[in-house]
Amino acid sequence: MEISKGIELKDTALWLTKEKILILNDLHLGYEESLHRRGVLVPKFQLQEIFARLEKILEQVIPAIVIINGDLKHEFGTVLQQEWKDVLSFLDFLLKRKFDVVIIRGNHDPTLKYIAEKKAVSVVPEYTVGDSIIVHGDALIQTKAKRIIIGHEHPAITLREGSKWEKYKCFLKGKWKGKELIAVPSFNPLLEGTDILKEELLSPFLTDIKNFKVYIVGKGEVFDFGKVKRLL
Ligand SMILES: [Mn+2]
Repeated sequence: MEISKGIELKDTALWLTKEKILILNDLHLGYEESLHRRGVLVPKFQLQEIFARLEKILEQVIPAIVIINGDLKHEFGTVLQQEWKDVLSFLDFLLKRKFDVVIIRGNHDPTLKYIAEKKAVSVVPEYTVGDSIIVHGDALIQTKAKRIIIGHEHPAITLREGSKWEKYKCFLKGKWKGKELIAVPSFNPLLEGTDILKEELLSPFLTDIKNFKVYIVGKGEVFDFGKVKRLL
């Protein structure tokens, strides 16, 4: 689905058609190990599922550049063993397909540069392409760009299906200081995200989202749900 000129949703990734850039957000690799350490046992399927979803996207589009827009790994400060392994296999997955890979720094990434250096992948604070600037979104920025693309928030929405409630990831599109703002959900299947209707939002870009549009990612499909205020 196209949500802005030349900008399409592919599963929970964003696709810039002209520039052939695929944007992935908040993979939080190593999240499983961090849960295990806290005594929460989840099966280890995170990375395989991420690869499977990526492969499906890559059947439809061939990126020139893959941008990882922050929080590639989960743990603050330290590099857990699984994170190290997962980050390297994830980067290998992209690099062996000959995509250029750019990592934008997130708030969970202070030690990422040691891992990225191993694969000669650069870690940058933001990335500008055409009218858009891509930045993690944990802090406000000054920019002349007409469009800001962020992650960090992991936006999601809880919907009722018959007798049960289910959380779906969603994209948000609205205005911030006269610019178009697009928030991209987490690409990690284990991280459902923040319910934008019920929970407090994290990103300073998302202080007033009543007029933002919501695009829900269902199983293999994206649905335009109209404005946030209509859903409240
Ligand atoms: Mn973040």
